[in-house]
Amino acid sequence: MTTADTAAWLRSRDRLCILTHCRPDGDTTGSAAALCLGLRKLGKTAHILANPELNGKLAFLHEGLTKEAPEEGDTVVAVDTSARCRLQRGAEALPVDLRIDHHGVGTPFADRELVDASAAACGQIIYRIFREWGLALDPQTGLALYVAVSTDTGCFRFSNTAAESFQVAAACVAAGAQIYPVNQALFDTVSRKKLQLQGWMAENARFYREGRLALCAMPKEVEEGATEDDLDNIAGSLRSIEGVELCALLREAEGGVKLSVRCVPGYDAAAVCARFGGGGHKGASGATMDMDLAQAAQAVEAVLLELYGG
Ligand SMILES: [Mn+2]
Repeated sequence: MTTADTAAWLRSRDRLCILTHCRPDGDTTGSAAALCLGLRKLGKTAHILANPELNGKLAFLHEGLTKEAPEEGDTVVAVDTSARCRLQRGAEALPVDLRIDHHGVGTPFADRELVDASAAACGQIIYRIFREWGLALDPQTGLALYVAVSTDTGCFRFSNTAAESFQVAAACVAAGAQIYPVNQALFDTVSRKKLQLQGWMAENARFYREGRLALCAMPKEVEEGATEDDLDNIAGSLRSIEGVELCALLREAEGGVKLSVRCVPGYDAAAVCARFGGGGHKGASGATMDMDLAQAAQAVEAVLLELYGG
């Protein structure tokens, strides 16, 4: 479907229920909130299906917008969800009428699909729908869309950041969105535990090729006391060390060792992970390795030096 088709079709519906994805991030959370608020402005009965995994820092975006279960006759819309198995927990089997998404590697699962892989965030697509509706942003919808776009672009730093990302953000600020508190909370705050993990990685990582490549094997006990939030994109912290162009982080997980590879353009993280039966994107990939931590570190080191040892 085109954006115009989707906007018109949504206008023709009366009762809508919006789904987010599992382990919800700022994009799915903010996109759902903005879409729900927009539909309500059009006079619709719209809710977001409550997602118990919602990040505490983002939960305020869904206040007053959720319901606990879909109702008979609801039009069900999934946002920012690449595949049925990625739907929020408990909703994996629901029939979905419309999917709005921006993942390039998605698997269609809805009756209608509006997918644009060139959009840095699903929030950018939601903004286009607002434009089609002729609906102006207000401080609340603006903040929701700002959270969506800023999180998926790493606060406008990732390579996916486009002119449209800034255009949407500018419209959000112009509408009165108070972005400073969310910027502080999302991009300028680190928990003590995460900082400890980062320090441990900086001390214990091995570096190769004058520090361009980094490899870190993190034993389970180092992670003790860490929350999901603390561990979220912890591999990215290793990549952020000055000079590091590609990093591989190994963590002890159920069923083996979890490999996460992050890199700058010019490298291929997916190619590294493919050696161990994993995959993902060029810039960020993962695999699960069926060996102990020391063996896994040795195996990954060998592949890094083979592919990128210079
Ligand atoms: Mn997204």
